Amino acid sequence: MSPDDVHADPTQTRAWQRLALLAATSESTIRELLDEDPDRVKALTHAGARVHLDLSRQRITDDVLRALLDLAVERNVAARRDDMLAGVHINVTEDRAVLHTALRRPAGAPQMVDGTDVTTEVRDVLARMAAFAESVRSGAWLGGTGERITSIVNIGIGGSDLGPAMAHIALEAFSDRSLAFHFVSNVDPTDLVEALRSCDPASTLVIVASKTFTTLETMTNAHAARRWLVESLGDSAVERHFVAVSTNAEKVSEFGIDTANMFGFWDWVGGRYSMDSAIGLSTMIAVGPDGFGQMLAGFHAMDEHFATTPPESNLPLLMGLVAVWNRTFLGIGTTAVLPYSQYLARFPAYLQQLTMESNGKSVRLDGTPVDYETGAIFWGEPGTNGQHSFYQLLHQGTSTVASDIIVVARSENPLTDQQDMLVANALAQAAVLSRGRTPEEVAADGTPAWLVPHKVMPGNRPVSVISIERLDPFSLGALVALYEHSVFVQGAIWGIGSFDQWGVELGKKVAMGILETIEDASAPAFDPATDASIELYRRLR
Ligand code: G6Q
Repeated sequence: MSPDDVHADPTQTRAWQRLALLAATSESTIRELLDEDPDRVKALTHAGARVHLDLSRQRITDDVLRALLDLAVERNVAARRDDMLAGVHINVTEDRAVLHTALRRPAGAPQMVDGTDVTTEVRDVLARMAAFAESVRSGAWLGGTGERITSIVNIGIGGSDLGPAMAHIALEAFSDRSLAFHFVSNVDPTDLVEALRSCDPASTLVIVASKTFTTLETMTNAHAARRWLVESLGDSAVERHFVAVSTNAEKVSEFGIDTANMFGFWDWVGGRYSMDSAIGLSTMIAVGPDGFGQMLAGFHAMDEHFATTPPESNLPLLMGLVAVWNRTFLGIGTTAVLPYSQYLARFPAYLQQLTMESNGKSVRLDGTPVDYETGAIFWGEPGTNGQHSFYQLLHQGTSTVASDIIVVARSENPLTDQQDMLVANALAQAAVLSRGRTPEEVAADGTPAWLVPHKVMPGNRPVSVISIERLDPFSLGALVALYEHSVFVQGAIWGIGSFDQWGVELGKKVAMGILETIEDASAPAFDPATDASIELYRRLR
C-alpha cells in the first residue's frame, strides 16, 4: 500500500463522517437494541481460536457496524495487517518490522524478513529454551554447590516483566509446583529484597530479562542480585545461577553472563509483544516446553483467524472497531477489564501496557497532530472483588466506562457451586451495566418513591463479554493475541504508530540526569519545581 494511505487523515474518509453523524443522532439504548431485535445476540456473537466474543451489549446498530466495517476498508486495515504479517517496517519511527506473529508460527511456515527466514532462528532459540527449561524442571541443572534449583527470580520491567508475571499467575494450575517464581521489576530496593527473602542463593536461578540490557531498574536489580549471590557463593557461581534474555550479547557478557546462557530475540519484537519470545523463559520453566508450545499455538490460532476470517466475523477487527467507536465517536474515555477468574489477576495490568503504550499517541505517522481521541485508558481488577469496590461508579457514576467482562467457563479448581456463582455474577453485571434498572422496575420492588432515584441504574454502559472454555495455555495465548490485534486495528484506523514508545524512552533518559544531580549537587540543574523537589529529597532522605 502507498504510504499516503497510512498518513491520510482518517476524518476525511466517508465512513468517518457517517460515523460522526450516527453518533450524534442515534438515540436507541442498549436495552432497546436488545429488546427490539431478537436476532441481535446471534448476529453480534462470533468465535475464533476457542474465544467467544459477544458484542450485543455494545451501543452499535446495523448502520454503525456497516460504517465501521467501511471505515476499515477506507483505512486499508487489511493491507496494513498484511504488511505487518509480511515484515514490512510498519514501526516507522524506529524503522523496524513488527513481527511478534513470527514467534508463534508452526514448523514449516517460513517468515521472510529482509531476505531471511526468521523462523529458523526462532525455532533455534525455542529449542535452546526447551533444553534449558527441561534441565531446570528435571533437576539436572544444578547450582554452584550442586543443589537443585527451586527458586526462579525474573528481573525485568515493563514488557520484560508484565507478560511473564501475568502468565505465571494465569497458568499456575499448569505449573510445576515444586518451583517458586518471583518477579522483580521496581528499582525500589524493597521489590528485590522481599523477593530474595525466601530464596537460598544455592538453589536460586536469576533470569535477567532485558531487551536492551541497559534499563536502569533492571540492571540495578541485576547487579544487586549478583552481589547477593556472590557474597555467599563467590564469583564462580554466577554462571550456574544467572541467565539472560536479551538482544544485546555484548552487554550480557560485560555483566558476566556467559552468552551460552543467553536466550536471544530480535528488534522486531516489541517489549509489550514479547511474552511469547525468550522473555517467556520463566513461563516455559513453569509450564514446560509442551505447555509453552500450546500457548504459542493459541497465539497462532488467533493470528490465523485475524489474517483469514472475513471482516464481519473477525474477532480482533470487530473488537478494534468497537473500541474506536466507543473512544472516538461516543467519547468514552476508559475501558475496565473485568476478568471473572482469579488466575487473570494481573491481566488488566498487562493490558494496560499493551493498549496504552501502543495507542497513547497524539500524532499520526507523518507527525501531524490528531484532532480526535485515540487510545482509551485501560484498567481493572478481577470480579467479583471489583464489584465490592469501584463498580459503584461503573453503575451510577457520571462517567460512562466501557467494560470487557471475561468469563472462563470451567474452573481448574472446582469447589461445590462456586464457579456457577462466579459466572452468575459476571452475567449479572453485564446485564445491569448494559440494560440498567428503570424507575418503574425499582418501584415495582416496593421501594418508596423518595428512594427510587437512588436505586435507578442508568444502564447503557457498553459491555463486551469474552468467554473461553478453560484458562489453559492455548486460550491464554489466543486471548492475548485477540487484544494485540485489536490494538493494531485501532492504531491503523487512527493512523498512529502503535509500536514505538517515545514517552517511555524519555522517562528513562531524564531519570538518569536527575540521579546525577541527586548524587552530586554541583551537577546540572533542571526546572525550578524539579530542583526544589531534589533539594527537599536531599534534606529528607
Ligand atoms: C515495551 C516498552 C518497555 C520495555 C521496558 C524494558 O514495549 O518498550 O516497557 O519493555 O522499558 O526494556 P528492556 O527489556 O530493554 O529492559
